[in-house]
Amino acid sequence: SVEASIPEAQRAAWKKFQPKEFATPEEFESEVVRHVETTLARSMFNCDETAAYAATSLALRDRLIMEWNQTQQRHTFADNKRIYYLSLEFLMGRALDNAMLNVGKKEVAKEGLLDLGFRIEDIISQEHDAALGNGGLGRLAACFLDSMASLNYPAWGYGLRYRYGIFKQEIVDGYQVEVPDYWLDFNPWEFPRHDIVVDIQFFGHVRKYEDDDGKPISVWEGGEIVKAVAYDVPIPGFKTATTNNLRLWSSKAASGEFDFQKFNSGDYESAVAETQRAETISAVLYPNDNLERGKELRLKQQYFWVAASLYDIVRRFKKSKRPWNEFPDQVAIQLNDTHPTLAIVELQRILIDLEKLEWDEAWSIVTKTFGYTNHTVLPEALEKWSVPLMQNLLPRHLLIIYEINLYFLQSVERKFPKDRDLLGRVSIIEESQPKMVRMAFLAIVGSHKVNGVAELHSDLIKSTIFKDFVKVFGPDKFTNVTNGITPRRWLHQANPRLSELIASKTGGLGYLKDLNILNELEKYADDKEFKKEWAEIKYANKVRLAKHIKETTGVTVNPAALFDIQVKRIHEYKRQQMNIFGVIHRYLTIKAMTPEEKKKLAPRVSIFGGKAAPGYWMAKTIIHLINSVGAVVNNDKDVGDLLKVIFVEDYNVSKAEIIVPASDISEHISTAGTEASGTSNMKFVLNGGLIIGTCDGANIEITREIGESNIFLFGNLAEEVEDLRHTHNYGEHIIDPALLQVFAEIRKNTFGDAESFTALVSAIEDHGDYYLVSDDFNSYIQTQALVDEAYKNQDEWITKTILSVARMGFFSSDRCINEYAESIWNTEPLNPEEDKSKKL
Ligand code: IMP
Ligand code: B1N
Repeated sequence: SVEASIPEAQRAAWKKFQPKEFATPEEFESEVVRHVETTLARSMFNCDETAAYAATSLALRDRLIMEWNQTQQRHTFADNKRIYYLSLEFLMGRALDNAMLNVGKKEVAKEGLLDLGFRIEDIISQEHDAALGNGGLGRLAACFLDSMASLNYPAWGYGLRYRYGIFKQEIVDGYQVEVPDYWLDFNPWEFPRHDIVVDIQFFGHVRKYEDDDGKPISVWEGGEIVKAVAYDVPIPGFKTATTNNLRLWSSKAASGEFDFQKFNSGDYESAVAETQRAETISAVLYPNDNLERGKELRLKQQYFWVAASLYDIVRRFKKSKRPWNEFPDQVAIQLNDTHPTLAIVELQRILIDLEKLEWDEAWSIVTKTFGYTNHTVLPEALEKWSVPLMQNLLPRHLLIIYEINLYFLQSVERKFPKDRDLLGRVSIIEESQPKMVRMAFLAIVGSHKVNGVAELHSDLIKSTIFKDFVKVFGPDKFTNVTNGITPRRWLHQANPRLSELIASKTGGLGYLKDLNILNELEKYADDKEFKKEWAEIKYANKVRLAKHIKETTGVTVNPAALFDIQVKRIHEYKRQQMNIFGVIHRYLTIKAMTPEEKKKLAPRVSIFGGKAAPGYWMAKTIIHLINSVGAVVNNDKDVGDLLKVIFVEDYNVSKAEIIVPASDISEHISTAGTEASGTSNMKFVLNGGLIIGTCDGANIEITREIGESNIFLFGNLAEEVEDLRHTHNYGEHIIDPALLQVFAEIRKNTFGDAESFTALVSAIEDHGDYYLVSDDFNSYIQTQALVDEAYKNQDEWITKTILSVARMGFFSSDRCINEYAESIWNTEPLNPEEDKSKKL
């Protein structure tokens, strides 16, 4: 069992063995060869790159898991407060390169592999991305894991082990086609824990009675059981002995008497069907970003994962035999958006129904334990679950939610006795038909802190969707933690040459652990030699992307052209449609130019990438338009190198690692007030690219840090949005003439059948232009013209990019995690070096 341990007398025998250090390439090679020949049962006569990748990964993971074990033992022994990060998405990308770099063994591995006949880049590129997320929210969770391990926080991630991650995107005739992403054929980075299994209950009913003392008791009975099996993924910190854990749950049928009976009674088919139904729970990641559709299976996923995780957390707490009131001193649980909000209800249920605590004592423990991070204000993304659905699936939880709501509303009534409307507005239950459970409200009521992910966003949630809760709880419950990114993956790994150059000027790789050290680069902003090297690296990164574009699309792009990149999920609020309308405008402008005028124009490559949710028809139409424009522009002799339009298929983390370092300008052009933060904006600037963007999300703080003269801002502000929408709907809606010209060109069938794009045009002309494309278009194209001008002065451009990188220290996810630790979790790191001396 999980709790079994070796008696003291035999432990000395165990302690003799330390992880392999890989001090030399030979030591590494011997492990690779051993894995090829024993684990994989191959030999030098049939070792292809796949096998070499497998063996390399296995050699590394052996080391990781030893470090993992020591870390867990240290944490168990120290018994400090642990952080639990609950997220339905972890968009990890590839693990091998990251693991080698974090444990400082890439050079050894490179040499070792060369000795064995392989180039390390070829081996790295064999790996399938772990793509258990949709976009920013999932990748943020992955950056946080890296930071928590690198900073030595005792921290666990808890998620679902989807058999299918985000779909693979293929572009067929300009349209997106979704292909399943079955990624588990060979995954050396996970450890199945068949001994860590939790029974999860669904459906059934609640039986109420009074015990001998007259205390009301509720028992959740009947229904069905599904098993949750743990799979552990080691998370190595950068240059530290800490290796934390990401625990992912996989669903499995509970083969018990129940099934047995069916088998015996000859009902073989339905017994098998039941197995399949159980396994369906963790089968597939919902492919929606910023959208919740209220599907029963999604609610099942949420409860399954939350219940298994809490069981594990509570079990670990109980090992220390502390009284329950110490639970919040030992456990901090962070809710990554509302998806894990049922954890609040589940902990309350465990405490009152199973551990027999009084309601008030239990609720005080619960609220001290949880923190809730909000990631969006978009109404279609705010989770609501229908009461009948929850009644059926989780009858006991629904009763507890009603009780939480009752006590909460009573307290509101006591505080604001005259405000009757307030009660309806803050109620966790929406009085609609059917009634709905508002998960964000439940998350606020059940947590001690609520945070947004960038300053503007955190202000907006306080003044809009959660306004009444600021009144009820006071402003201190609400706070901001601006997002960050890990510089290890997003600079050191993705852009090794730039990292090396920075290291050579700042005294080594220390800057990757204290990103403010980048400040030292300011003094090179006008250094001729430095600027030359800086520019060469950018050019080389553009060549690398151009090569990828050639290989995947067949289109030749000129690496000397301005690379203008927008890669992110396709969504109307992110406004890829505005970008492609701008491209069409540019195309028309070029077509009307004289040869002399053409000579003065900076050549551009407009690069797009990103997935549309399979059911999001408008987003799919945007992809179709981009590809249709590309097909025309890229083959127009009048245009030549002046404009190319590229759609990079299947944008994911490992493609981002190629694309991000290659940008001159990247686009972050959401309607003001809609993008909570954005994180790719940070990645692009950190890699020496400039930004064209709106005053939205983290763009605002990026501007504050790097300086207004180093960013191209345009468009209406968040406070103007409401009035503009009102004018569109009830006043006169004037559309910019340049945009009308673009629409006219589309109607001429220049980019194929105009009918295909009617929805995009009429969203603006006829349906109120909710995302304000028409209002921002003129400012957008004028600002793009400023970009053209600025790019011509390469010398100044390079200075701007150096100054920007030098000022990006704030956006390390390390800063972000330290802020969470101090203001929300009340935890401290556990330094492995200090602790090693103590015991073990
Ligand atoms: P858990 O906290 O019980 O889930 O255990 C996680 C890991 O912590 C185990 O796999 C061990 O590596 C380590 N661990 C668990 N119990 C002990 C203990 O009593 N002493 C030292 N390490 C432990
Ligand atoms: O979270 C990121 C932010 O940087 C982005 O601005 C924000 O859009 C993104 C429901 C979401 N918010 N909400 C989601 C994803 C999946 C889903 O089912 C909502 N994603 C974000 C990190 O803070």
